[in-house]
Amino acid sequence: MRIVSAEVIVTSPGRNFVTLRLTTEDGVTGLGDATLNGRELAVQSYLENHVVPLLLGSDATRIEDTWQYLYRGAYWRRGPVTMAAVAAVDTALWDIKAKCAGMPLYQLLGGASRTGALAYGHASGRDVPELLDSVRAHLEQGYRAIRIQSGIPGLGPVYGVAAAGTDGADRYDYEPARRAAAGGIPLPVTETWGTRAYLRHVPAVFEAVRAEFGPELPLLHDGHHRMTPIQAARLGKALEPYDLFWLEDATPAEDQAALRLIRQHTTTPLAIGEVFNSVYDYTTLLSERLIDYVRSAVTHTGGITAMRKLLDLADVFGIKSGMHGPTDISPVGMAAALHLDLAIHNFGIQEYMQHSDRTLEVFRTAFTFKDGLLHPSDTPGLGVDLDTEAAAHHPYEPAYLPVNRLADGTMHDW
Ligand code: KDG
Ligand code: MG
Repeated sequence: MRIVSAEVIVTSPGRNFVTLRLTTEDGVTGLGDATLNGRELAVQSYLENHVVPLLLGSDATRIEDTWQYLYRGAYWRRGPVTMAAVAAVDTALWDIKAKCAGMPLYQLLGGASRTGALAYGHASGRDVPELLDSVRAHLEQGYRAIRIQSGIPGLGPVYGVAAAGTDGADRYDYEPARRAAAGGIPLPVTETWGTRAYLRHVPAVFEAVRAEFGPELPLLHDGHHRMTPIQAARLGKALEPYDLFWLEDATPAEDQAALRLIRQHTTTPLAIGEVFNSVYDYTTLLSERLIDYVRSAVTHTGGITAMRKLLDLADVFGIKSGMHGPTDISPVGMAAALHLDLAIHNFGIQEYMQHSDRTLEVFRTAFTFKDGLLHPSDTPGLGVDLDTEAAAHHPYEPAYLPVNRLADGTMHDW
């Protein structure tokens, strides 16, 4: 079954998405997500110029071999652009294989290990009362696990906190990444960051949320890679009374050894890896059991083939999945995650921010969210269709996440 066409579709229904669509000689199509926020056109170019020519005429049934060909066959391995491109090819091939089998993809991955995947949503508030309202709204939407982020006294707007409410047109005002004003130069917005103010405030936020909602509700928090190891150790320790599900991305992610220091000081569970793109980013973290959850996404870590191997390795060390699921992972990437979530044994939790209605008019999804659980549906393949006519109405618009500087102007970490 030869691949006869490979199209890269860039569309921006609310935010930018890069999708690969493969078609076989029998007319079966498969979709793969290659979205890399703020660097979308780099992946488009990598696919169009360096991957598509290698795929045309090749056998769509040879998923493992195609993965190895694109990974081992390239002199330059790994990196987010390469691995997002490889992921898109791999996901599209799995979509095709499952469609040909007439089965939802999770059946090819071993079948369901659970009835649905526990999802967590993003509650946030500029202050604590607004955050409590947002947690309440998420509970009403059916979430059974919630990430909490709050504004910090003394600082301006901070990343992860919605500007107004939780249910705007795109649901989260800090997502999508901010676009340039009409005709303006698309530069990232600069926010001011202060870690000491943050460290003082976060325990009080958890105190207030636990006082209002009790001890049962799984609560998560994202540090967005902004602490030093000793600061993260201190925060983990301070949050122990509030029994977090996890503390995420405490320190800059390229330094695996930093997690050793945090681990020595706290029993707060740790999650990291949303910006990783290969199993090699995890070798110390897994073998020394320095984390509890793997945050990688199918979209950014080489696809279903690579994620399955990574999660199987994590399972050997008792470490679970907690796949990245923001709105800049397209519905195609989200569906791929859900099939894995359902099939693997060591599932932990799935992030689910919910795409905007505009996004869902372009990507028609079959997956469901009910009583806090996601299910990929029993539609053959991934269960996502791309409406290319609708996609064409939303051309690419440059957009970036904000950057951080300290009060004295020093650049700070993402
Ligand atoms: O577009 C940015 C998102 O990918 C970012 O908010 C991710 O930290 C993130 C999360 O936990 O989803
Ligand atoms: Mg995060």
